[in-house]
Amino acid sequence: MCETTYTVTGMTCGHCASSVSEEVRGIPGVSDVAVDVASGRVTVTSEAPLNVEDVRAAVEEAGYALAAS
Ligand SMILES: [Cu+2]
Repeated sequence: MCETTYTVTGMTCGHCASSVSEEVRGIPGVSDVAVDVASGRVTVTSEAPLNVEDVRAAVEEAGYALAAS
């Protein structure tokens, strides 16, 4: 299991969090997603390391942006 934390910009409420969570959960291999709206931190648990571009695409699909890290 891998756990990776990303920073997502633009989330303001629980609805934002669930949109991001739903899209990121759609990435193959992802088993859990935890979103902290206040900090913008999104912690993703997956079977194998994820391609950051897949995560970026999912976050953008939800209407938000991945902060540069
Ligand atoms: Cu919102």
